[in-house]
Amino acid sequence: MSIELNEKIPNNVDLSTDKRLQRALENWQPNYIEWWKEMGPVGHQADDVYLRTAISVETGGWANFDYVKMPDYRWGIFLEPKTEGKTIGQGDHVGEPVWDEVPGEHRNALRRLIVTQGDTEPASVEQQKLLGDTAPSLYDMRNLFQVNVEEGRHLWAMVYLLHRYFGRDGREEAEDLLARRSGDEDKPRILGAFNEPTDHWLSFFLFTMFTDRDGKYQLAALAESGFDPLARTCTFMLTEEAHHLFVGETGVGRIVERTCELMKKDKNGDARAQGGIDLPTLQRYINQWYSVCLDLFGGESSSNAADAFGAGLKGRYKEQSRFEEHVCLEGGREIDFVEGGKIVTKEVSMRNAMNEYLRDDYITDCQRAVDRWNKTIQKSGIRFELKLPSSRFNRGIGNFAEHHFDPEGNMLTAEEWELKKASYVSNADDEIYLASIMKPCLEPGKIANWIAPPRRGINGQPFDYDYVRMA
Ligand code: BYC
Ligand code: FE
Ligand code: FE
Repeated sequence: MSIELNEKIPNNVDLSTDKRLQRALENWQPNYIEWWKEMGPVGHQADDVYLRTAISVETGGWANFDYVKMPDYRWGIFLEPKTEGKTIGQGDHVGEPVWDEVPGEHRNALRRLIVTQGDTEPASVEQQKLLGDTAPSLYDMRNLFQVNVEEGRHLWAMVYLLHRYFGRDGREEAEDLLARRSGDEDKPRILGAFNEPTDHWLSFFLFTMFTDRDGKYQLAALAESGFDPLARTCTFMLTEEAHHLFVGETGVGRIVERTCELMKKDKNGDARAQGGIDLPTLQRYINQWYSVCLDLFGGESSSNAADAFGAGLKGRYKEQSRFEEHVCLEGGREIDFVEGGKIVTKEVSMRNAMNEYLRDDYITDCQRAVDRWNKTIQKSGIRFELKLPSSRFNRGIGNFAEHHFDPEGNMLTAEEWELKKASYVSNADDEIYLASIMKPCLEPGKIANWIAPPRRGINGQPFDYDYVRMA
């Protein structure tokens, strides 16, 4: 696999040998840059940002760190090298050679998966476009921009597949990916969470914690795909994704750490009185972001999910390394349904429960992070425990949508929900308060009052490095 770094579009897919494809992507490129300038980080396009850029897929040497103006970022197309003799890992075609071209009978389903995945990437950039101006430190501002440019590269990864494998409809889908807008009433992004406002840094950290983590699990499921180009591109995307998750998990962890310090400083133990984010507020935002992200896994019982697994297009999390049996036509999983105002449990076939299996793994991972935050609280001697709400809570997709539950999972009437909602999820008062403390702190080495500094900087640089040189 040769690496073409000096081409208009850096790539390791031998783009220069397919002139038609190269031309099509080079025609899309200016539209992408136009989109980036319009919908990317507002007010910071001319800054020099200390960014990492993917330059190969070699472990250890895949990234280069340097100052870059974001519109000049070298967005490239990088797929993991092909493994000879690879076979389809799950479903009805298990053991057959993987597909290097799109199998006709799965074309629509595949295109839909790729478009849905691709749509989330620019959506997140749009959601975060105003955050630069209220960054709590240059370190955090740089991390925001790093996440943004890499989500841009993830869009490139999906657009490459659309152009290369889906002909004219692929090119049309690629245009549409630049035309939808997060939160827009007429042309919204496809999935719920990607239309949610993310206008302050508490939401940014919870987004990178919970929403990017859905990305990790969905990408991992697609990395098991029998459509090999999709599997290979998702495998490499996961390498970049790790940093996004780090930003989210440590960002919330640093808020928890600072909140505990401020609580101890205050005579009433009130973090808000000290300009911090009190733990009950943090809990409400956890409730909100986590529940909207559970929706991203789809319904508990889903024929779409069964079809994708059966066709071999999507696997379970680490399908090859964690499981012995990959056909999944026997057995099932107990799933809760709401019937006549009561919870009833029914067995759903394994394939139909595939969304739920993936969600289970996601929940376990989220709980691990919450346990870590709780250790910080415990160590500071404060008695408070952050909790993930029940997976029934505040759902918009699946068996619990259209019903109401409290964070413990007890059913509520619509009236009870309306009365209590403001104590469960973020409310107008929280938003006003958070907006009031989100003041930029943009001197090297300085940090906003509501968050603790990180333990270390980026790429071996100190925290007080000038990660962003403002234009
Ligand atoms: N919002 O059969 P069902 C990331 C729709 S994040 C709105 O239960 P299925 C990233 C569904 O489309 C990872 N609609 O669901 C993170 C279907 O519609 P139709 C993104 C929703 O199909 C941070 C209907 O409801 N990647 O990378 O099994 C920053 C019935 O659904 C939602 C992927 O998602 C929702 N939340 O599963 C940047 C992977 N959920 O057919 C990036 C690709 C469901 O009735 N996508 N619906 O019109 C998929 O694998 C699947 O489409 C889903 C849904 C898992 C999303
Ligand atoms: Fe992404
Ligand atoms: Fe991400």
